[in-house]
Amino acid sequence: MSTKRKTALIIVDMQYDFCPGGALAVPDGDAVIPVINRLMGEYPVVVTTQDWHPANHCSFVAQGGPWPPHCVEGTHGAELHADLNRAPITYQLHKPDNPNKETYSAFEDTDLADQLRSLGVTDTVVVGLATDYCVKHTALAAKEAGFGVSVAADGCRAVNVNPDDGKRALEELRAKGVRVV
Ligand code: VGL
Ligand code: ZN
Repeated sequence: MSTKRKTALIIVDMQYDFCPGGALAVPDGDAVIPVINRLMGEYPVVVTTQDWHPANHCSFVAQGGPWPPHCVEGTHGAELHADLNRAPITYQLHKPDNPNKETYSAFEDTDLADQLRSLGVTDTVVVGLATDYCVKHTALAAKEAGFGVSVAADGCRAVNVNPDDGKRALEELRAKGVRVV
């Protein structure tokens, strides 16, 4: 068995709907794009994830959920932001579009862990949107799946429904063994 480490960059939900002007805009969300574009060149495996909801998703207000409609599959808002470099992307994942389930983690009900293992990945660096939801849950799930996990804080931004949610998410990640760098 080789002990060689291999790190994947996981870019979470860099979609128009989470950027300023989008349906669920994360303050300053697009400011991370140049940071992520720089990081992309440093990793042999680069994964992008996309929130990918049917129009009647349970997380939307009309269905009793907390969020305005966002990242509806096939719409402009669900597309990756055009300023994000495409060339280094190894694997582009859409999260499951089950109308009745919220999946903040890119590992839930997907084959991401198997895909990474089959590429020889041992470690992950997680960046993107939003720190307090999909970044947090994806990083915790990567840890749970046995990967080493770092979160690059300057490559993430938070929704901050409550003002300190992003800060508290990073504290929770640290407490659970994720390196925040
Ligand atoms: C997200 C809220 C709802 C995220 C997705 O990508 O962090 N947040 N859906
Ligand atoms: Zn969503």
